[in-house]
Amino acid sequence: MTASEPTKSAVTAIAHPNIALVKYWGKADGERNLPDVGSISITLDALATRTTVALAESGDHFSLNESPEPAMSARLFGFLDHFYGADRPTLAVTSFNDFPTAAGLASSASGFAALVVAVDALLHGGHSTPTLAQQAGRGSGSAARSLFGGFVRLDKPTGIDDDITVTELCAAADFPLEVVVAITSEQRKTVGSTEGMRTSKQTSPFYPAWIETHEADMAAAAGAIAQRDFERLANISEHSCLKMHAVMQATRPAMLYWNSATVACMHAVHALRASGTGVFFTIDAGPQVKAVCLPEHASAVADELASINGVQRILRTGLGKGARILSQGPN
Ligand code: 2P0
Repeated sequence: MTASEPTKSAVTAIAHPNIALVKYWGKADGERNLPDVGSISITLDALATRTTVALAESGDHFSLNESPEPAMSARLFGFLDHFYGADRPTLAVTSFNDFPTAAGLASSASGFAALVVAVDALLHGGHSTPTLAQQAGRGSGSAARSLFGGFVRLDKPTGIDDDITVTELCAAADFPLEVVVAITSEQRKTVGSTEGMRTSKQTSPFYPAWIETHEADMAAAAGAIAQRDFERLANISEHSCLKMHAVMQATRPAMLYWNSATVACMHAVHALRASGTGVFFTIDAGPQVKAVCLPEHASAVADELASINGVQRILRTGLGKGARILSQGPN
């Protein structure tokens, strides 16, 4: 079937953001959006993007949370032109995020993951999940990981003509964890990841060390997950996070995503761990702190982080499933 022979007139898909434990920062190929490093993530279940794609008669249209978002619209339809050709049917894409957009909560990951699943079902159907993950990765590197649930490994391309490989390491139920997200700012970030990765590669003196040491971090984290070893996973995840932020902070111009509440949360997590609580932190390109916890300790962690000055609210989530169809049929 070709893009001009759609099978359904509307499809709704859901995808969840993911957070990386071994971080992705840096591109080998900006044009194809291929990463310089692999990554290992967990998919969350309580936060979601829900996207409906419908055939449209009056040109392409995109809205996010009922607002038009022209910059995102151009990126999204350019992405669809690349995969389906400029002669694809015109589409109405209606997306809702139930969490803050572009604030270090991986909204582009769940956004592109939901989009590829919905559009694939509407226009073609039948691509495998690993193939849809590669497709989503062209839209946003981290989106490739949201096609799968639980613990997800993304390997960088091995050869010049190769693509990423994305696999599920372990289902959510096989190593249950909870994540407490401390929201310290609801504002959109000032430097986007794509631009930040480009300048880090060009100017950060730590970038070569980041690349050199990354495979060892991947292996250590994969080993910890295979053995369900929370303590080892805590140590390697915080190491990868802090190393990435060191690369960012040594970039010119510097990227300092943390605010004072971010730093206070990091210290609180360390104090909790020192007193025997199963928790570690990770932080992405934004000021939110994600505290990854053993489920039995999540309530204590949430209470502690909620009490910190500057923490505006707390989100709690378990680990969830990969992107999937919610409904399909005539409009
Ligand atoms: C990650 N981040 O591994 C890292 C950690 C942010 C910090 O993947 O340029 O929005 O669209 O491929 O996927 C965010 O980067 O970047 C990201 P692009 P993306 O989760």
